[in-house]
Amino acid sequence: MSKHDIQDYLFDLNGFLMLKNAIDGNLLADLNHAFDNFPELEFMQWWGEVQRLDNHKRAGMELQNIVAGGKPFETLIDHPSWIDRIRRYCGEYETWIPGLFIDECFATIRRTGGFFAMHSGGHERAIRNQYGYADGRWQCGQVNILLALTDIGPGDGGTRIIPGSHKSNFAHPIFDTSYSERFKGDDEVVEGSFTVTMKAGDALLFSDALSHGAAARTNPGERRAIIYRYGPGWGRTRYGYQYSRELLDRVTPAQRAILEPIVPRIPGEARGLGHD
Ligand SMILES: O=C(O)CCC(=O)C(=O)O
Repeated sequence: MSKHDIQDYLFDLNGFLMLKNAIDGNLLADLNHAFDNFPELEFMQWWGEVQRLDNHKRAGMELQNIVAGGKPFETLIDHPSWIDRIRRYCGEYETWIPGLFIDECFATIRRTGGFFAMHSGGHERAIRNQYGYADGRWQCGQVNILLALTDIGPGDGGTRIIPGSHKSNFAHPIFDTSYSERFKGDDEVVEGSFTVTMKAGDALLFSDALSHGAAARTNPGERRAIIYRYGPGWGRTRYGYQYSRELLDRVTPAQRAILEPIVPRIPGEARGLGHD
């Protein structure tokens, strides 16, 4: 009998999974409440330990390091709806160095006119976000959770993916045109892709090696989502955010092990001396 379930099979085959109702109504309400109270920030402006750092003007407003944005965001660090799967897919599971870290985490708000040009794919062969499975174990470099806080239907600016592209040997022809050039348009037509529809509270789990982006938001209003990108515990965060001592002390030991999987060894400091 296989030790893999149907979700494992589909993740390997397609490079993504849909986790329906991944969070409950209370957490969904708390997260939306937090979004309601985000201040208006300029690009690069800090709000505590959170920084507005949009990937691209067209993609929408992105608040990076959102794990430091309050309790509901801390709850997502090791949420039971995904954390065991994430550990198995990219946490050096059943090796001598098991553990996870958060490569990047941000809140995103996409309003009318926003879209996200396609990027990534198995052909890139970057180790950081590679898809890997060998000898009965996953060895992915980066696996993402995209959590919908609003319903995402047609015209809402949903995530666009090419199923199976995490294993692609060839670059999709859309990549013949540069990333920044494609952002100049209002949207793009990507043969072989589809746009994911989600209900608020659903989570899309996907290998970052999957070619992905997002369709244009043509409807009024806004799409709200949170993205947590996980990788093996020896990695470093994409943008170099450092967590404050207050945050590290506040979260649970299991959550801290994800935020700080390798405790710094600093001469004269007690931390990092043992195998705790
Ligand atoms: O906003 C989305 O749906 C996709 C985001 C994305 O492509 C990314 O963050 O790499």
